[in-house]
Amino acid sequence: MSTRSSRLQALQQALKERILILDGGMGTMIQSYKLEEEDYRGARFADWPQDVKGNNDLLLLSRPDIIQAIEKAYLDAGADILETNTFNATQVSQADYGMESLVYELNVEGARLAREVADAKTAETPDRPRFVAGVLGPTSRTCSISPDVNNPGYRNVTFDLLVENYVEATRGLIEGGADLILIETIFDTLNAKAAIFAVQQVFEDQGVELPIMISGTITDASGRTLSGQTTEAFWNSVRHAKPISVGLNCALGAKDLRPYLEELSSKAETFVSAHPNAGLPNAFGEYDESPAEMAAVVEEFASSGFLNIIGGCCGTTPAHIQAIAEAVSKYPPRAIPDIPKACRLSGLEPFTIDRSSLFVNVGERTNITGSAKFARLIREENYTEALEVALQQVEAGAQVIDINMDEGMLDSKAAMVTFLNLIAGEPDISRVPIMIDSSKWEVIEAGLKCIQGKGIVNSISMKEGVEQFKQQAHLCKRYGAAVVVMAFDEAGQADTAARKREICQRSYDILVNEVGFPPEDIIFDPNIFAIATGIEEHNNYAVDFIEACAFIRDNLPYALTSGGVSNVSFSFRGNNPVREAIHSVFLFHAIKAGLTMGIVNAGQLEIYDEIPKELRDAVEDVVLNRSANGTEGLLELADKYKGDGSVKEAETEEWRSLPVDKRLEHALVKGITAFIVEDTEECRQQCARPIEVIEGPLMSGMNVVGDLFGAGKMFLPQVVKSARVMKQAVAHLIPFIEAEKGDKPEAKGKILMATVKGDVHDIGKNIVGVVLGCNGYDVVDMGVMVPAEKILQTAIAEKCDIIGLSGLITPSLDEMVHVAKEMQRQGFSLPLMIGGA
Ligand code: THG
Repeated sequence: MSTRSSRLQALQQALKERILILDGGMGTMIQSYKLEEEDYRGARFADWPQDVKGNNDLLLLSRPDIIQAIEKAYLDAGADILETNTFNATQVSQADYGMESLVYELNVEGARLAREVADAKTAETPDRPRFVAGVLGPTSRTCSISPDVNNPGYRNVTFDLLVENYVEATRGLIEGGADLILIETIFDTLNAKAAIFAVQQVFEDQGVELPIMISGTITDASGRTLSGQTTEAFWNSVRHAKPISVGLNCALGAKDLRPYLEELSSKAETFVSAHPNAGLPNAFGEYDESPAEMAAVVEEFASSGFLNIIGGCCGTTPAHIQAIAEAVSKYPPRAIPDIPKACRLSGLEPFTIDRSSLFVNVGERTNITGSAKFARLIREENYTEALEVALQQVEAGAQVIDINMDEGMLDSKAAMVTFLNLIAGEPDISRVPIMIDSSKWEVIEAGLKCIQGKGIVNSISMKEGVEQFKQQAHLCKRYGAAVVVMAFDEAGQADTAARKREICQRSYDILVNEVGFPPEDIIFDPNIFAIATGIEEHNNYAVDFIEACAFIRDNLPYALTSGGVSNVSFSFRGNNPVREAIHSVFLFHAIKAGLTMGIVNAGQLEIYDEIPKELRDAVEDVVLNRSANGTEGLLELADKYKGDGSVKEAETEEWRSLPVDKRLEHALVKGITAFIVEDTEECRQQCARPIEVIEGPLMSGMNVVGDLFGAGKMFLPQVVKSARVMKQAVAHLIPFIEAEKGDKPEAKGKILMATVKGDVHDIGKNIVGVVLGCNGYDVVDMGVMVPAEKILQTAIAEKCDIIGLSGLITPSLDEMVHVAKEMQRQGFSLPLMIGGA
């Protein structure tokens, strides 16, 4: 039998020579065996206190014969790589069945069974080894999306819990003999980042390193992951894993996957994989694209040079894999493109910075020590307005936002986590990358566990010694973040140009040569200190900073530079026009010396050429330290330019002058809650009946949202915000609707609504419930994760006229079918209504 390392050499070789074949769907194959509760239980779990039907991973223990038969069929069809049947073998997912204690064993067995089948096949054709990819699934929870539409900062799983889960699963997969680790069906990139973190931790602990495959899921026509990232943003978030391949799977059929696969294949400097579904599910949740149809689409991918690894996901069978294997066999594998080194960040969207970029604005206002207003909002826990500050920065042109919660009287870590979780629910803010700013490592680390994008840590340095510096840099790499490195060492903060040069050079060498940190992800901050303070030693601070930028540009390849620009003008606090002139002159010279980015009050930068000449000359004397009495000169002029010190007020927004129905539509589409109650009220007063506000402007607004979503112009996090606005509007109207009813007329009927077991999605259900309620139906809303028995019991007890089931269709349809079957078996005659995204 070949060893793992010789197999991995063979894998690398094979990937250069041909398109490798991954296996196909497991779940849909298992379904074809029509297994019942007893099959899932087997002898060992005959007395298990909960139902386990549907726990496909459990079949590894109760029906290993079936799993191996399916795997063997895939190898016979031409698969090179087998996936372990461990998609749900994590504690979070097994908790649904109370089977957390089996997780390790499931992973070991999943890998061991596949290993046996793969080795048997390899023995038949020893020149073509077969590989086992140990699967880590997404789990049933999302780390960056709230399951509660009314509480966007809430999470039902944490990064740390996911890391624990994935560590256990990875250890099991390695013990069972997996060759690779496949992190797949990623719909929330933060979950995937936790998986990467865990896998790398296990590798470090065990001194092994298996190749990692990563595969994301584009969930709908918006072309984004469920958590809202575009393909390239997703790739930027997971590149730090240095995976052997990155790809896309599930949710879409091959045809719809094409544009995203094309994008990935042009952006990724690693092998590319795809395992699409057999088309989109039909009305019965079945996949009916035939092997020939699917193979024809996939063949075109191969001929376009998109593919290194191809397989199938939901609905694909050995016949699909065989047809695909034959179709792609005529084509060479995709050649890995040359991708230039650059700092590739992301929020929901990608953001790339390199030496040729224009100056990058980092918004400074979301800083508790840098803004009295923001500090007050956070202290008062007024997060709604605090988010407005972040939004204002992005709208004013900030390409990254700096977030700082360092304050002695505050639980900075908790505030950082709360604020970042809230930002994750604001797509207009979270489209840009986040800079996590703190002098406390624990605050930075807590922040890193909340962002799905690739952000920037601000900052690390040699302040507490080289060891700690290396350790923190190493962790930043594992979390997948770029770093701001301050020119700071054990002896203190560098103030002269010579000290700045020396510390930056030394930090660079340690990071690049000892930690293996990518140089393009290093952003040096050679310290911007206040000038014109009246203290002579401070006069050259700006010049020293500018010189250090030039040194870094000329001597530290790929490294970038940044600084806190508003620091430089601290001595003119209270005189904003002069401060802005200082910033603008300072930046004019620093950018010429190579400064890449600055933390600035985005939107407040004065244009260099528009500064009155007299003021500009005085400022230049000070910034460039070219006159002995520059400070006095500027002080003399300062009063004249003081103005009222006020900065441009956020312009009264144009949409506020639209007619009220258009304002409601705008608020729904943009997810703005600020005026929704006042506008809803205005509209109500114009309508004969309060219900007309819902049926008229609110529903037509939601129709616009629906159309935009269908056209891929809005994506899920934005729709969630729209739903939140809708809820607030309806909540305002309900008391008026109730009052109008007086003594309630007979309801038109009673409708039970429930999100089925195994699913927590309820936005659609809630909206339908409201609309039904407003139309004179009694709605019995049972919430989410409701088991079939409870639904049916309640329908009887409450004498309901209709049962309505909700959930994300693809994963929940089986459970809906189960409810329907139970209704049939129990002789129900009520109509059943199903709905979902
Ligand atoms: N380097 C790095 N990070 C940093 C800094 C740096 N983070 C924080 C800071 N410096 C950059 N951010 C700010 C934010 C605001 C101000 C200065 C720097 C500022 N604020 C007004 C003041 O204090 O007068 C606040 C006025 C108000 O309350 O609105 O100047 O150097 N890596």
